[in-house]
Amino acid sequence: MAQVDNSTSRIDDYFDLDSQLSSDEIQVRDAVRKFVDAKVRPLAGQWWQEGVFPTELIPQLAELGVFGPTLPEKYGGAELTPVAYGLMMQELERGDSGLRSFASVQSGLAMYAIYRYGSEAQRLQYLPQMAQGKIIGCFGLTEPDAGSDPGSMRTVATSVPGGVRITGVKRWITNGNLAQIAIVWAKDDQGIIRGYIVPTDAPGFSARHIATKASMRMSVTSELYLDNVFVPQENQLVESKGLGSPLGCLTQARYGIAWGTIGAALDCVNVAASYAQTRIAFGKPIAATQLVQERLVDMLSLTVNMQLKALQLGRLYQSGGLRYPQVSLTKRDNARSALVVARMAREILGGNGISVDYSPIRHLANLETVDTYEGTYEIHTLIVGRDMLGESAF
Ligand code: TGC
Ligand code: FAD
Repeated sequence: MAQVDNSTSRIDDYFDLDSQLSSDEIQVRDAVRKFVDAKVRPLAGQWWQEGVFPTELIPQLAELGVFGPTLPEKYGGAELTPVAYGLMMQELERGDSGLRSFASVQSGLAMYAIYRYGSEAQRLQYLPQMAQGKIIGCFGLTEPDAGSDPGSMRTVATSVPGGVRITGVKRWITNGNLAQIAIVWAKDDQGIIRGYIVPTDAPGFSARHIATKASMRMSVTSELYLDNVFVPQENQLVESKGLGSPLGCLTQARYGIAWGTIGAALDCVNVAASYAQTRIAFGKPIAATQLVQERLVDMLSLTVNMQLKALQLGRLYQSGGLRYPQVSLTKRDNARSALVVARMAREILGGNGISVDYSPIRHLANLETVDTYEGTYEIHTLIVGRDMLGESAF
């Protein structure tokens, strides 16, 4: 019988899932973890409080290969497995959900949109530079009056000689004020949703930073205004047609969230466990009380469930057998479980739990966004319900 081991690694891998990973997957995970430990964790609370994204990290993130790592090498990728990509997202979110969001949008939404729905010329023009972090992208689907139901969007792309003119407003757009290009989804003359690569310095395009967030404060979130913006024909994503195209991109980003949330949960369990082992109340560590142990074991159990589901999701993805409702179920459950874990961690820290000197309150506030964006808990419930029962209840 092995000895009881309460070290960080025991918490991180309670079910020995490392035995299911390849050495390459472990290597990329550990490289990102080392970077986040050294460069992000010490300053994350400060950046969050100040509401700034550390743009100086972008070249280092590119060097680590977190932008488009699963793409073919000719587009700047490393042809990593979906599980390796997921582990990268996990480690970024261990630092802060805003950091993972930055990478998710760049890879899963902006780069994937060009990779999947763009022409070969567009792929070669944009993807290698995006992998190097030299071009940052954002993804404009949501509008002030169309979030859960993006099919009701009002943004239009009207045909003109040589291209289209786009008019509309996109809201809650991650990286909006950082991006050089925006992937904008708009309805064409026939009312069909199509994607366009819009340079953010195009005349008529402007972005306004949303500064009132009490969540995701380390992430840049913007409102985009498009006032009759001319977009040439060569910037249309030629393979995009209908709502299924942006939704196909969302599947990629939701997959990353399913993994990223594990990082936030692991950080919370580790911080709460070590706090409980050193915080003395009634003459003994609070970790020696039954109620605190129960809470910590509940947190560990939820986290292990998240890990098991994400790993199987990754293997399904790799085998080509992944269906998008499976991604919905995992995004839904992992985001909600991470929220529960963060809340319990914050409670175990008592008064210190409400200070950003400790990470749980920051994760808790961030996870309120993670639970909402990329499809709310309710929307994913209805996606899975429809898949399970064959009845649409939207
Ligand atoms: P519906 O009939 O369901 O779908 C239309 C067509 O799309 C196909 N489809 C999908 N394809 C791939 N992946 C998916 N996840 C897909 N979901 C649907 C579907 O098969 C159909 O194809 P076809 O060929 O039959 O036409 O359309 P609906 O209008 O009923 O959709 C409803 C619903 C709820 C599924 C959808 O609109 C939805 O997912 N709503 C949530 C919106 C959302 O998640 N927005 C996210 C915006 S981006 C964001 O939040 C970025 S945060 C980034 C960060 O910082 O990390
Ligand atoms: P609504 O659609 O108005 O929903 C409000 C409530 O009603 C929710 O609880 C919802 O679950 C519920 N509801 C709606 N319909 C139903 C139904 N049929 N049955 C039951 N309940 C229902 N979008 C982008 O395009 N790009 C981005 O980069 C991006 N980044 C984001 C970053 C942040 C920080 C945030 C907060 C959001 C971001 N979003 C982005 C937008 C995000 O995807 C939307 O906020 C989300 O999809 C929900 O849309 P909504 O806010 O309009 O809520």
